[in-house]
Amino acid sequence: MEETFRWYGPNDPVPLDFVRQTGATGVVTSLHHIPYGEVWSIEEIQKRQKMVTDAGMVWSVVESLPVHEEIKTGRGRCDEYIENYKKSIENLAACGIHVITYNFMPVLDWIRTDLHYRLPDGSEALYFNQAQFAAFEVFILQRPGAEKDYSPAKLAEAKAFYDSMDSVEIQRFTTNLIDNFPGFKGVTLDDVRAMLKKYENLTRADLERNLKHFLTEVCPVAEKCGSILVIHPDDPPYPILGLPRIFSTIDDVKNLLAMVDSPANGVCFCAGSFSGRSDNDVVEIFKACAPRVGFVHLRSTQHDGNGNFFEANHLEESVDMYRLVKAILEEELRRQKEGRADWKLPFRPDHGHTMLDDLAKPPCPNPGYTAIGRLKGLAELRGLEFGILKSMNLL
Ligand code: DNO
Repeated sequence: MEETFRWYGPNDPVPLDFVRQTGATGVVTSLHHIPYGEVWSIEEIQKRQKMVTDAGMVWSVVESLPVHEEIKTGRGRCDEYIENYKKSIENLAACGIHVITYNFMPVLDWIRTDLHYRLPDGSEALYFNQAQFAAFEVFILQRPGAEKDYSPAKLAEAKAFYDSMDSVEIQRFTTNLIDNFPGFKGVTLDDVRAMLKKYENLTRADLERNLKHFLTEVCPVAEKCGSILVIHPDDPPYPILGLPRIFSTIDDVKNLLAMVDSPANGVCFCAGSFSGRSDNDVVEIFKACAPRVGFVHLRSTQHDGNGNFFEANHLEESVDMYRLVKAILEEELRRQKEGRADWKLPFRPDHGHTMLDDLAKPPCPNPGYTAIGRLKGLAELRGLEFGILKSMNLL
């Protein structure tokens, strides 16, 4: 596997020189300063690429080339944005960058209700609590009909949580929930309401049709460029905010692969996101799409049996990391036998706990992406990979 580390660009508090010390050889980054929907020019791509190569690494994966909301809704300037997307794929390929991550989650990308969930050892994890999320959408966002999505017991829990906060805490809670997305900063409640409005009456079948239209258009371009587009799973992996989500389960994975039969129609296998549902067997899902996986995020979650979860240590809890890494290495071997002998699948440690010296720093603007927790995750994952390769007589 190729070790990579996510870097948010020149404003990332973790500098590239530190990224290099983690042992990563590849960098995963994005041009967050370019508004969603616009073309990434060769010049802008090369500027970023030079920063990475000057630091002794390569820009291996784009995460993400954002899909404009109007492509997801199939409304407004959808076709224009798709044309721009094609151009960006070509420009990236001209610079030698061929793995492009995207997601098709309506309105909000990943969601957590607490970015500083304290673990018994004093470190902090990202946490999703259903009652807290209900408090957000029922009492703060006041989404019409939101209360119908919850049981009376959950609503009572949500109300108690809401009542326990003063106005400053409500503000902090809300910002942490909706304003976390690089390239899309300063999101307010009214922005979320306006975005939700754009999805009014959009069904699961509509969203699927829009994804199919997008892929039908862009995959041939990516294929010609020798590139792969990899879709990130929904996080958490079920419908939220009264909106459909279509990449959460093994059936969704099979559905995606059947939608457009192209080697460019790929998957960003985010183990942690899939593990957000207790009925998902993460290793089985990997096996269902292995030949089309172009990028891997390794992470795990710990559930409490009530629909709530926090992000666990990388090798523990819901994801059987040993079986998963073994399956990834077997897939890599299969591909090496078919083609280039040195072919490697890029992976990165996904998120990490805020721990040690990072606890004393100002909160990381990119939740989950402090240096030390991810370094710990990467070190553990590399150790696991090393052990498996040795046991397979491959080292
Ligand atoms: C969060 C990430 C996601 C991911 C996008 C890909 O930490 O996994 O924000 O980058 O969904 O488009």
